[in-house]
Amino acid sequence: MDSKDNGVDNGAEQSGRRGFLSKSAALGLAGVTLGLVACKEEAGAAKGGAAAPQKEGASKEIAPGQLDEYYAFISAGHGGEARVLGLPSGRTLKRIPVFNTDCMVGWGVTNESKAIMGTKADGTLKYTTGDTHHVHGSYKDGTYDGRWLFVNDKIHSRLARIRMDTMECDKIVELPNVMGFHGLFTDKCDPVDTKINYTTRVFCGGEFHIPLPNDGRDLDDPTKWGTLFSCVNAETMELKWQCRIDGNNDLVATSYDGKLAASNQYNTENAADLNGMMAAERDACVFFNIERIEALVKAGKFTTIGGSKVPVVDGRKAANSDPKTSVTCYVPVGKNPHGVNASPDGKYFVCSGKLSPTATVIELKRVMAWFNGELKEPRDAVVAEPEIGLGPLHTAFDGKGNAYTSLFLDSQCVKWNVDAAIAQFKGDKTAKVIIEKMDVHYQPGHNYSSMGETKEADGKYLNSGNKFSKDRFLPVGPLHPETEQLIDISGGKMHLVADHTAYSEPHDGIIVRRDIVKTRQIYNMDDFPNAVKPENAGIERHGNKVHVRLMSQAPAYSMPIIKVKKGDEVTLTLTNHDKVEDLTHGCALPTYNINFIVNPQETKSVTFKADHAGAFWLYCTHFCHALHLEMRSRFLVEA
Ligand SMILES: [Cu+2]
Repeated sequence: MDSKDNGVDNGAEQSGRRGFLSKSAALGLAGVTLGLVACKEEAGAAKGGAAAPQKEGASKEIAPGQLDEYYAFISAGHGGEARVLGLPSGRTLKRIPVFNTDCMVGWGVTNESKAIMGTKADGTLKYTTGDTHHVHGSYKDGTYDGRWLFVNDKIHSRLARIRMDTMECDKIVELPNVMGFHGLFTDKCDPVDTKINYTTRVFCGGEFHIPLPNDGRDLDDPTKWGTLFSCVNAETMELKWQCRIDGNNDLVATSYDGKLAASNQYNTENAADLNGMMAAERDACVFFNIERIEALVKAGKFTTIGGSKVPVVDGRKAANSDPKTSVTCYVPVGKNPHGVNASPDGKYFVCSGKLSPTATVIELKRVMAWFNGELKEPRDAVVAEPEIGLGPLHTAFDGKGNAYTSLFLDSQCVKWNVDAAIAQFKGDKTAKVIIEKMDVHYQPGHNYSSMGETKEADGKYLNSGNKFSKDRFLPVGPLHPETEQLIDISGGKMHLVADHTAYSEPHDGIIVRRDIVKTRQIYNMDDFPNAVKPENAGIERHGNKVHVRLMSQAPAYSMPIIKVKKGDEVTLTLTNHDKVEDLTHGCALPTYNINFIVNPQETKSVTFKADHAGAFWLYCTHFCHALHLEMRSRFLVEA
């Protein structure tokens, strides 16, 4: 475990105490971090020119008109959306509104999007903010099947599903009795029925502990608060079960055989303040035995919390002392870990220390052995713990046995070999664990590699999501863009392909081979039960409820004049009858706050009160035709 054995001359690494940062060093970390940011800024100014993209290497530039090799699906942080990029170009292909409102497509404006987002009794949106961190795809046979993406909302503890054929959100569910839903991961197989070798569950980690139920009780005693790990049915998007644990859930990973899910824990102390959360020298990665949890649920051995009907199984240590019946296994890992990632060979999970300069490699076979009573202690499931650098966070894989971990404090990406780390842990002093360290700009958070979270990890590209860009781009005021750095990992040495800007603030993402993604360009009109067709188009009135059924076909709407009365409740349904690819129309109604688009053969609707009289031009917002500007109808509200 001597860092000199790594064959890397890294002063910062060797200055740390062997194993873990001392408590006093850890307590001062906030200051240390800020200090490093400041001093890296100076170093970065000098490096800025030197670190220009290199010409050698296997990566190809994407010329105008050429298509990218990969899609990247990334989160947007507190922007609340998901984004689609092409890689290696880094071109933004789409922004998918999820928990945010978006007036380009009318997300949060149309009745259909509001029904997905959730409304209050008065019809207004329940939430208009979101905080997306993780995007993960659905699997079949250990790789992406191109069906769904799932994304979390940390603020309001919601899980959203995005259809990959249309790249639009189709379902959102709020997790009961959870606050700070952070990590998520899809399962890859059923734990019992191996014929179900595709995603049917999504696991969601609850980060913040809260009173259970959170209804005003125990406000002054956080020791009574708890955290839940949730399982959602991927098809119906309904909660299947929850598991109460000690400590918190940070990020989530799943095994390829469907038997295990795990979450790293930076607060095993169950503390409610910063010092308390950093008190223990070791924290944990908590493993969930999915088959056992679901057997307990089936047998009725669960409780419920407050008004929620979701079965809650007890995964706390006190209730799980016998490995042979336990539903959880708490494996000790480096201090205040962030990140748990599954190796593409299906053998290991890696947790990084954050306050420890180490990565902990846990062998899944040994975790199962503990559950079967064949391994003495959960800590015996740890098969390696190499020192890799300061502030290790997330680990990506190349499918060739190498791991790439982001080092937040060192502003580096470290490439290390998993087998060598295991050999070193067993006592092999000649094992060369660290292969290369590369500066990234600056302070990396998540990294992710091409197909790296599948059995088809291809070792071509690594994206380093850097939290600070500083001098890398033209300044745009106080808030800088983030830097997403694309690194070619296909050769022996890593090399920087490009700096891509990112509007604040992406976290995690996945890189998916383009042949996996099959999108549709034109909707089927019959998929929309409220589609407007010539036979039902026009105005229908019931008392003061008016339904305006409108069609669009470039360059006109089906009605040149739409007349309603002040005080009417108007529902406007619009179907786009154009069948030409990419021939989208918009629908904007001035002073009524209506703005949305309809794609070819799509139907959307809005409902609003016509509360002020006058003449309003309902016009097309989305360029559609040489006579696009002429595409407008008179919306008349009689006094
Ligand atoms: Cu138009």
